[in-house]
Amino acid sequence: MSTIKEQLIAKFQDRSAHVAILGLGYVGLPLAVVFGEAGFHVTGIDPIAEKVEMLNKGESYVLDVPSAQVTDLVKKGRLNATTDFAALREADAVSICVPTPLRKTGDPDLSFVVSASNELAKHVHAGMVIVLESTTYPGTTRELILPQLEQNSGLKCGKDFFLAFSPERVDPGREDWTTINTPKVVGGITADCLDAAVAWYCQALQKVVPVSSAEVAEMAKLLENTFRMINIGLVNEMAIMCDRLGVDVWDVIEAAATKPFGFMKFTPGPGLGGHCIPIDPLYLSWKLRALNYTAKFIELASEINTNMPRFVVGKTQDALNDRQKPVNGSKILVLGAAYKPDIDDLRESPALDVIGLLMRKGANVSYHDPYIAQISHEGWQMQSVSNLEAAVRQADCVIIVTNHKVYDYPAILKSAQLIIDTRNALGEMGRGNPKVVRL
Ligand code: SAJ
Repeated sequence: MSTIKEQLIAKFQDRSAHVAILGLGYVGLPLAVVFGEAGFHVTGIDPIAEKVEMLNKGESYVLDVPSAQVTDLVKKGRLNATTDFAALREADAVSICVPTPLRKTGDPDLSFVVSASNELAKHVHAGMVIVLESTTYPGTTRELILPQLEQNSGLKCGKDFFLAFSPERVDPGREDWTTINTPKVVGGITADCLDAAVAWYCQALQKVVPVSSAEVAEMAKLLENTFRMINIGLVNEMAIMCDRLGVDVWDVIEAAATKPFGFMKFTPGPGLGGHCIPIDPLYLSWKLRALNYTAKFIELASEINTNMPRFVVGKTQDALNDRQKPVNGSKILVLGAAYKPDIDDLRESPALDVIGLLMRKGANVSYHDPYIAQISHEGWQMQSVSNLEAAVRQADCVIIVTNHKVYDYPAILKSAQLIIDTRNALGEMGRGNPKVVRL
């Protein structure tokens, strides 16, 4: 007689398993489509009715998912969406892809995970596998999700249902590494949990990497993004030190990057934006503080990265001062507001801090971003300037904060009176140019 786990795995192999994806954002929707295209019947569950309506009409609202893919799956009856969590009752496999932001206090906000887990606990049944994908502190799956599911159902994890963690590695807009071909780490609460989760994921994903526990999988994700945040902090501090030394940090980095081994190039900038890198490491440091340990590298890197907007405004103030212009009353144009080039995402963007600091110093600040028509942040609103050439020409200072590819940098250099280039966007054009200040 086959066990519950064997019966479940058989359902994955013959595609009779019903898949549910909880949370249909930039992680959940691509995952839903990948499982649908692998032959599963997928129900997407999201509390936002507009998303559900769009998906059921075959429309996508996520950059990486063409509407044609959604339309095709909806027409085939392989994808539907609902706001009703009771749909979980029919699911054999559930992936939780909900946000894990920070609160205003800087502490983790697990409210989305708790809410999803509460709903799931009402509908968990024997023969179900649940995988948490949301980035979180090590121990969340075992300490927070597991008790809720067992207590509410009376079922036993690892016997009746199976629970695992698998970190999302979605990089929106990326075409080389996508949901289907990016290696996927999976760690289970028990060995049978791991088997069930791996048996599910490997039906649709090209490379599934089993690891020894859910905590290893949770911590691997945090290492990945903490590694990045700390190295960006290091290179930002290199920029500050080179500034004090009067050495060009961009030349230093290019020189170091010629080392074919044992070095990885990062570049300085006006700060650390995005919804992953500035945030994920703080989930780790928060957890360790509860264990009476201070994650020194994370806290120091966070301090340095958070200070970069102030460093940029200081460079701007000095450059204007050299031209007998106070920041107060000067026309300053911020070029590029998104948190990184060629995208429309403003989350945690250092441009927001640079603009706020300049306004507080009395500057007459405007911005341009081809992907972001307007900004509303901490009580101020601003529209992207419509006539870029005129704005550049009329500005006392232009600060290149985000180096979108679409900008005509030679034309900007020609029209501008003064440029603070925080991204080395001007490259050789900016070197030694009296109207260009590089980080
Ligand atoms: N940044 C620098 N210097 C660098 C690299 C980045 O200042 O050398 C800044 C960016 O301008 C941005 C912030 O750091 O403000 C984050 O940039 P990012 O390149 O890390 O972009 P993200 O936030 O989209 O990071 C995502 C991550 N992907 C996932 O978490 C699944 C990250 O692990 C990827 O390495 C990164 O995309 C990527 O490589 O594009």
